[in-house]
Amino acid sequence: AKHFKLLVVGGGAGGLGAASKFARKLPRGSVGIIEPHEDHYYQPGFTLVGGGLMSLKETTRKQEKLIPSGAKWIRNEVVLFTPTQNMVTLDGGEDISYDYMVVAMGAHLRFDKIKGALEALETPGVCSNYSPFHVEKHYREVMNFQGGNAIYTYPNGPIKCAGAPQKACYITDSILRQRGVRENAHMIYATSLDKIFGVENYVKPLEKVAQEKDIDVRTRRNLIEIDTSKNSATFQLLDEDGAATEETEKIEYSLLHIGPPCSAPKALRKSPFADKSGFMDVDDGTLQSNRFPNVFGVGDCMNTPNAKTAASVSSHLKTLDRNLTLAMLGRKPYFKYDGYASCPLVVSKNRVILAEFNSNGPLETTPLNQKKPAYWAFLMKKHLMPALYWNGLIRGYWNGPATIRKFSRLVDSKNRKGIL
Ligand code: FAD
Ligand code: UQ1
Repeated sequence: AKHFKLLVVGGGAGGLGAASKFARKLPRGSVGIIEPHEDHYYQPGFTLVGGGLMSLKETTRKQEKLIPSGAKWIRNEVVLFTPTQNMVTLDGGEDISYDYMVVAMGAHLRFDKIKGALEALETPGVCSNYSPFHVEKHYREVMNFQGGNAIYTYPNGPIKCAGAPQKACYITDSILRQRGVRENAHMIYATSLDKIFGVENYVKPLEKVAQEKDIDVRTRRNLIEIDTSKNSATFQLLDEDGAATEETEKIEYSLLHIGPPCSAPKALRKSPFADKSGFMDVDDGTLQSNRFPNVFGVGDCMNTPNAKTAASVSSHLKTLDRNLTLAMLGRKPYFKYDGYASCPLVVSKNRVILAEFNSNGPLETTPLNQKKPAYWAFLMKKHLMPALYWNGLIRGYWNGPATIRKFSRLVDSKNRKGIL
């Protein structure tokens, strides 16, 4: 059987970043990276693709070109984890063993959890920026939209980039206004949450955006079924604690954008690494597996309380770099992830609210007013972030904005009122 000093599972944002860092530190051939797909996507670009502001091609690169030199790409998927033997099994039956492992399998889109959704995605009007196969369709639908209900949904449970469904909704509003058909549209943002966004600091600014755009925000609604024969979307109403009730609401759609529920990938869900939710059980500071100390997690597949974003991955990688190195030296990992996550909320074709936060509240990088929709933040989203991702994050050079944040605090250290 093949053996690697470090085995990385997943070649997405986190897996490539981790493999890049350690391929530079360890002798050639020490790092193996398991990833089944030939194409790698810059997923944070998908909201722009769905709004006609970026091409799908710009968000897609061949995995082959991204695997760091010195690391070995195993083009397959893990179907079974056997951590008691430091081993994984690939589809087809091959076993691979390791001294250390980084699990970076991301979160899986679960359109299958909404009755009829998979079929509906192949019919007119139904689309999702979350999937590379249906993101261009969203833009086409918006460009052909003539009138009726345009519904944007947010699931009951974990989702990567929790702001993406409302970004899609806001960009669509801008396009429909530009096309002169906005008055024929009734735009609905239907969310399972009890408010527009999970981080209190940005709730008021986003409510204002939705109100100015005349978007009908309906809370505690969970999309459970799509009937394409009637163009009908069924929502389960949730009670104030978020629990399901018997009541449902049916809404007819002309356009339906699905924010899919997300879960841990199957092999992880049924592994000894998973907690009850199916996500990887790690120490939310050190990112070390709570059960197998030679295994660490990175990115969306973990059960850490941070929002699932590429921005979080940058900070995970900083922690991993130090802690996995300590573990390899036989020492106890002590460096702690700060919980950082960010969600650049695109509110129109040229404005962004740059939300940055952890579970305690805002954790912003700049001394500017990030609650206010801004053009500078849009430029960062469109131009800086992709460059930072391709040249920094996945190559293991971008460790997140914590250092920049410290310098910003020198500018306005006390009240951080913002100067713009
Ligand atoms: P991924 O990058 O998804 O990679 C996981 C990899 O694991 C995949 O390549 C997959 O093929 C592989 N894998 C899965 N199962 C197996 C297996 N069994 N064996 C081997 N490999 C496996 N983040 C931001 O910071 N800002 C944004 O504006 C933003 N917008 C977003 C908009 C959308 C529409 C979406 C979908 C995401 C957005 N994100 C954003 C989130 C960001 O893309 C993810 O948080 C980030 O990609 C997570 O990295 P990851 O490595 O954990 O997972
Ligand atoms: C970030 O680091 C990142 O990954 C490269 C993103 O995903 C594309 C982001 O959206 C954001 C906001 C960050 C954070 C970086 C800065 C400079 C605020």
